[in-house]
Amino acid sequence: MKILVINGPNINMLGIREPDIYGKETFSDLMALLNTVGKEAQVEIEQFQSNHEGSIVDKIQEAYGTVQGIVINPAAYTHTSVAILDALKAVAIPAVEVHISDVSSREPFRQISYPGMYCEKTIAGLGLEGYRQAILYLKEKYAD
Ligand code: CA2
Repeated sequence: MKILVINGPNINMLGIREPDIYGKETFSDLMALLNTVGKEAQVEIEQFQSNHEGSIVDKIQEAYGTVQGIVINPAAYTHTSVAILDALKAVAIPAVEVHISDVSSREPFRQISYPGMYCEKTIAGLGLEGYRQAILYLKEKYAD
């Protein structure tokens, strides 16, 4: 099984500031975690991070027919991007939304998630552990 993990804008800056909200772990810690979980769960993980909405849409479209699950943290595009929502709907690949912070207890503008309207599950507030749970969820539900 192949799972595509997509991270949106500024996730590559993790650990640099706002550790009270996003924790002290860095983007490279996240890459290491994905590598470990992939090996443990015996799933192929492809990771993609972009600060550009259109690049994320392109990547979702390219996943069509080649990827069996998507884990996505759209970051700030969570709260604005109908384009990412439409791309997820277009490819119809099972998807789980992850947020490092507990968005439900933050500012009002973070209370809406457009990509989350497609995702079958949202995991928020667990830090990087959320990515592990999302991968294991997709593996248990969709691996042959
Ligand atoms: O909690 C999450 O995972 C978020 O998707 C993170 C986004 C935020 O816009 C969403 O509302 C919730 C922010 C990504 C990282 O932003 C940084 C801010 C300061 C320092 C480093 C990264």
